[in-house]
Amino acid sequence: MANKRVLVVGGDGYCGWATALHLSALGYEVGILDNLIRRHWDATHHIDTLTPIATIDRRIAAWQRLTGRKIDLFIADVAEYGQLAPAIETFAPDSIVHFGEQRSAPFSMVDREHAVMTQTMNVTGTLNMLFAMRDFAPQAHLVKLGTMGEYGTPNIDIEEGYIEIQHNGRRDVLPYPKQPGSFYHLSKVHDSDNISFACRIWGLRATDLNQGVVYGNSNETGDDPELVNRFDYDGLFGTVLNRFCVEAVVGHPLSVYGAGGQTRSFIDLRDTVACVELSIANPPDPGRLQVFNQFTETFSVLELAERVQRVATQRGLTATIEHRENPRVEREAHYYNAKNTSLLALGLQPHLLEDATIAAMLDLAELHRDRVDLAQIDPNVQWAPGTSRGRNASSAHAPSPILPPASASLTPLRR
Ligand code: NAD
Ligand code: USQ
Repeated sequence: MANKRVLVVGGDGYCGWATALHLSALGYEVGILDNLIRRHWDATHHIDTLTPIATIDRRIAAWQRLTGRKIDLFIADVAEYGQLAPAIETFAPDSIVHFGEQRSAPFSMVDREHAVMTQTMNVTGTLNMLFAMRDFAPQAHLVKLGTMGEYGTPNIDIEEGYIEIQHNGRRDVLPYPKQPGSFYHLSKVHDSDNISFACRIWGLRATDLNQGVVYGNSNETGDDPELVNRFDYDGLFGTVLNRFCVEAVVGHPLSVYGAGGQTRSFIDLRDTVACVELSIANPPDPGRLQVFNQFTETFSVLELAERVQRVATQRGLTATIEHRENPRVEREAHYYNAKNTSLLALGLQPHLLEDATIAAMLDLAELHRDRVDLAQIDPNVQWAPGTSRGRNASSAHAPSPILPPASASLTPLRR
């Protein structure tokens, strides 16, 4: 097998854990590098995954017990070069899959400290990775997780990373313009620019995977209670489909922000791991950054709520939809047509969102219903608190969600 040693950075997280197991099951020699900060953020912000997840040591031990396959573990912070560089040198990866960033848009919008920390940690981490590759693994292929949210919602079709432009009679293929919607999404734009520059000047090779919102479970994480993956539903880290499923199960109205016409790209976690596998198998030439849009379908938020409502109702649940005041600043009705042909051309066989997938997510929520903390559900981060925009929005609707006190800093958001 080519490119057989793979370091999964952020391998204790939702996408990273599933990817590490998937690649290990395929026969790759897998290492996980993670500083476990996501578990720390959960604890300090009084939130928890719906599913009980084992410690990283127990997870890896369970995988070895069940499959006989070993996974190396590096507890290290990508944003600390002194921790990252020795791990890269020791593990000597052929490919590095980089998931290890602060990934929540609301978290990055809490206050100045959260915004600065998100951008500092994410941008520094990727920059450190590029220097570590230059110095210790120049032939390795960086597979970096970006996000579809880098593009925003332009009134033209979204291409895969680059767009051909004609201007004053001349023509060039240039990076697609970016209009991200949070300081988190912006951190990914900065990463993309840094990776592109490092490829150009040092001849590194990289793939930027602009991924949509991920949902569901992968095949390998369902085999044993100690392999169970996280499932975030809270107002800070929870993603929209997870949140609707948990809300339906506990009888909370499905929380559509604003009109619900916001359209986003989505992908099943089984396809996420397949896309990473395809990317590893198809590295670009040295000196090049290739960009793939990693999603399989697009839905408006209201469409998703209606899908969940229909499946929940068939199961006897009473699921109502509530249009809440939107805590974000985003377009609620817009054109959206994004391309995703590259990964399909490489052989991706998509798992489209079926009622059975939503039913499986509702099953999971029902199984862990006793772990649902209702206090975690409401969003408590406003994109524009204290501005005329924020005041106008709250006066026109119901009272706005509680904002964290200015002193909240990076520790508790609530209570
Ligand atoms: P997650 O929070 O579940 O996992 C991220 C992991 O990275 C955690 O285990 C965390 O401890 C680790 N980490 C964070 N900062 C680190 C650092 N400085 N050093 C070492 N480890 C660090 O997130 P996820 O949902 O698995 O997302 C993984 C990646 O995929 C992120 O980069 C995210 O932006 C991207 N992505 C996620 C989604 C989604 O819907 N989940 C969609 C598009 C893109
Ligand atoms: N939304 C609701 N109700 C909710 C929660 C969200 O209407 O209860 C709306 C949001 O306003 C937004 C959309 O649903 O318009 C998506 O929100 P989300 O929280 O599911 O996703 P987002 O903040 O965009 O972030 C998630 C991941 C992030 C990843 C991104 C992919 O947390 O790591 O980068 O999805 S993308 O959206 O393509 O940029």
